[in-house]
Amino acid sequence: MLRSNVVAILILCAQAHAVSGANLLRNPSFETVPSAATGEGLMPSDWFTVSGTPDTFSVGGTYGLAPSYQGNFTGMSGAQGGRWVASWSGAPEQFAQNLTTPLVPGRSYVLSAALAQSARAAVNHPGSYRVLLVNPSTLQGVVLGEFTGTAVAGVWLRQSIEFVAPATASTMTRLQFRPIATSTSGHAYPALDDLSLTEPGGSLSGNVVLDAFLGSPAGVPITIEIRNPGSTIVRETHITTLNASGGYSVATSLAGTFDVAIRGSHWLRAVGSSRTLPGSISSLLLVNGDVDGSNAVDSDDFDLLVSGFGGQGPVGDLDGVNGVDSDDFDILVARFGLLGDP
Ligand SMILES: [Ca+2]
Ligand SMILES: [Ca+2]
Ligand SMILES: [Ca+2]
Repeated sequence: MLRSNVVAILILCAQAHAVSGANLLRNPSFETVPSAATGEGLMPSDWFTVSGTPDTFSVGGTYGLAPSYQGNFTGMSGAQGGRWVASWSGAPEQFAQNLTTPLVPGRSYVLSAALAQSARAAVNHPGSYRVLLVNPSTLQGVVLGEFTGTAVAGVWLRQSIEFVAPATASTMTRLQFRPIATSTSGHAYPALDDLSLTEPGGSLSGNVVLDAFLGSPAGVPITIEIRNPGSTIVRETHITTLNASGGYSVATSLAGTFDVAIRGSHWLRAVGSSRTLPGSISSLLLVNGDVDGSNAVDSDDFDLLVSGFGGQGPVGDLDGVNGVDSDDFDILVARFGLLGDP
């Protein structure tokens, strides 16, 4: 993993892995075109030129260039459909799309694509695209990552970039593609097709141990906060219920290292530090006795329990059985003065 102070980037050179969630790009495979115009420097619908003259190729030459133009992609079809784009690293010829909705700062995304190398001798060299997120007003941007790139002429290679949207993502709505040569052998003209920009759509699962609870955990509500590591800054909040074995599972769009904070109605908060998401995390113990949910076991809890004493709860029924009785009182006394994690 490469890390910068702006974004954490993971470049995956494997086959594009399955991701869930809607594609956040419009016309992601370049199949929709605005006209029947032909020639150089044309872009598909929803895409525009930033610099130079990036090109669209169409099987049959129905828009932009035919695959055989200057021997670039003779005989090829798209990785998906019959159209793709290609741009020269020498200029560089850059193109972009303005996102319909800004990316959410701190959220993880996966950008996948297929790339292919041109067979034209002058540009039959390994190449790739550097992907930037750019503020359209200031033209300031950050690099989200680079695809691994092309290796051999005429073959589509699927690859993906995983990135965390930077803090400035709300104003950086332009997703920009800059062609680059990835070897010293010469300029490249990589073909690009079948883009997909999605949130990973993973889950957080695990279980909690409910201290001094004799009832069934099934249906007990818990609140899960996913926080920046070492801080109380909450990235996601999930309210869910436990299953009969104290387990839970919630969907998360986050990927990386986070703290997971869990609390229940009359249990103190417990924080699991530096857990890897998405995934299953180790068990957390939730300490009983916090009748009023203040995250401290103190005299206020004592007063509430006393006022409910002899009743059938639920307020003060700490062990989940037999209403509010001396067993609940004993649980509270044994934990008096304890504080939950912040
Ligand atoms: Ca296509
Ligand atoms: Ca309390
Ligand atoms: Ca009880």
